[in-house]
Amino acid sequence: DYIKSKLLEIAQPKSQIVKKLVKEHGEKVIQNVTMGQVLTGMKGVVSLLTCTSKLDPEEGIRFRGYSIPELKNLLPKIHDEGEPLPEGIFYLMLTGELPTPEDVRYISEQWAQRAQGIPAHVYDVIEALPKDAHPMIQFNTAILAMSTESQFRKAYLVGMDKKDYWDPTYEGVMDLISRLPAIAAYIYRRVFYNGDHIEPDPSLDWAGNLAHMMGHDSEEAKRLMRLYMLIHSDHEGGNVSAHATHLVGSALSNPYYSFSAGMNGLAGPLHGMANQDVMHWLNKMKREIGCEDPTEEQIKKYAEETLANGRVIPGYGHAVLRKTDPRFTVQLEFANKYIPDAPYIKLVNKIYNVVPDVLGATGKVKNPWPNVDAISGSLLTSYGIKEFPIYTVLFGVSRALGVLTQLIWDRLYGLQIERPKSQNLRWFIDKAEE
Ligand code: CMX
Repeated sequence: DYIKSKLLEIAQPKSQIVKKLVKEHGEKVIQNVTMGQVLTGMKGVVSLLTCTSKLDPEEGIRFRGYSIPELKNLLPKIHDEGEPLPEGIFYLMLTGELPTPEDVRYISEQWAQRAQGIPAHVYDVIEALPKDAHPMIQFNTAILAMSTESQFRKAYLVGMDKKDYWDPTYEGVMDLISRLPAIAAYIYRRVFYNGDHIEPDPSLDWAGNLAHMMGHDSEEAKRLMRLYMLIHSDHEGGNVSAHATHLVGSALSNPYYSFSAGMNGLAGPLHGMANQDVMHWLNKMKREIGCEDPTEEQIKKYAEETLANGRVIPGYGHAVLRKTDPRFTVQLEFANKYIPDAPYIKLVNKIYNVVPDVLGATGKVKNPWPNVDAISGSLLTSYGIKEFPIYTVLFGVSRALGVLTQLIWDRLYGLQIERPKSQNLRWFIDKAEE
C-alpha cells in the first residue's frame, strides 16, 4: 500500500515536532479560559490538535486549507460538471496533499475490495434488532459488531511497539470506511424496502455505490450522494462526533469503538440528528398551517411559536459559525441549479428569508444563520430519498472520513490519553468570589 509509506514519510517529522513542542514549550501559556467558557460547553477553548480541517467562524470549513468551492475545482471527479469524489477528500485529509486521479482510483479500488470482508454476524446482529429501531441504533450496533475484526487489538496484545500503533489503526480505518456504505444501505433497505437488498456494483465509486445499493440509481442521485459525502466529512476537532471519536481513541480503543462513540454523539438532535428533525419541523409546519406552500408571514409565525414553546429551530445556529454555513450554500446552489422548482427547495428558500430575523430578534442566539442540516434533507427528499430517519446515518457514513483520518494522525503523533480536570460547584463558587 503506497499510501502507507507516503504517510509515514510525511508524519515522521511532524510527530518529532509535536514531541519537541511538548518538551521545549510545554509550559507556554496559550490562552486564558473563562468560567463562562467552561460552563457553556468549552466553546473556543483551544484544547485539541486536529490537522484534517479548520473552521473559521466567518468563512466556514477548510479541509487542509481548502474551502469547499476550491475543492469543487481541485479534487478529481468523474465528469467535469460533476461533484468531487469523497475518496479525494479522504486522501487530502490523510496526507495533506491534493490527490491525483490515480490516487482516487486506488482508494476506490481498495475500499471496494475491503468492503467484501463484512463478517456475516454483522448482518445477524442487525437482524436481531426490531425493524423500527432507529437506523442510527442499527448503524451503531453494526459498527460495534464489526469490531471483532479489529487488527489493532490483536496487534496490541502481541506487544506491538507504540510507534507502530498507527499501522493497524490505518488498516482498521480503511476496512471500516469501506464497509459503511453497504451497512447503511442494508439498514435502509431492511427498514424501508422490506429487506429487498441490492448487491454493490464493483465498477462504482464509494458514494455512487451507496446510492446504488440504496436503490437510487440515477446519475443525479449519485452526484448528490458524492456532494453529501464530501461536505459532511469533517468539521474540525471539537464538534461532538469528532471529539468523541478522538476522546475514546485516546484510550487506545480500536477504531470501531472510537467511531461508534462519535456516532452516538451524532445521533443527538443538536448535532447530526438535526437533519432529520428539520424535516419533522417542516412537515409539522405544513400540517399546522394546512397547506403545502405556506407564505413567509405564516412561516415567521410558526418559527416564533417554536421559540415560544421553548424549542430550537433545527438547521439554524452554530456553536462556531457566525455566517451562513458554506455547506448550506453549496447544497442550495446545487438545488437552485438543478431543481429550483422542487417544492421543498422553494420552502427552504422562504425559510432562509425569515428565520434569521426571528432568531436574531431573541437577542441571545449567537448565529441566526442556517447550518448544513437546514437543506440536506429537503435535497435528499427532492431526489427521492424520502425516508428521513436514514439521513443521520448518511451523515455518519460521511463523517467517518474526517474523524477516522484524524484518529490515524492521533496515533502518528503519538498523542497521549485525554484527561482534562473537572471541579465541583463549590470550586466554581469560590472562584467567582476570589
Ligand atoms: N433555535 C432556537 N434557539 C437557539 C437556536 C436555534 N436554532 N440556536 C441557538 N439557540 C439558543 C440556544 O439554545 C441558547 O439558548 P439558552 O441560552 O436558553 O440555552 C442560546 O440560543 C445561545 O446559544 P448559542 O451560543 O447561539 O448556540 P450553542 O453554541 O449553544 O448551540 C447549536 C449551537 C447548533 C446546538 C444551536 O444553534 C442549536 O440548537 N441549533 C438547532 C439544532 C441544529 O441545527 N443543530 C445542528 C448543528 C450542525 C450539526 O452539528 O449538524
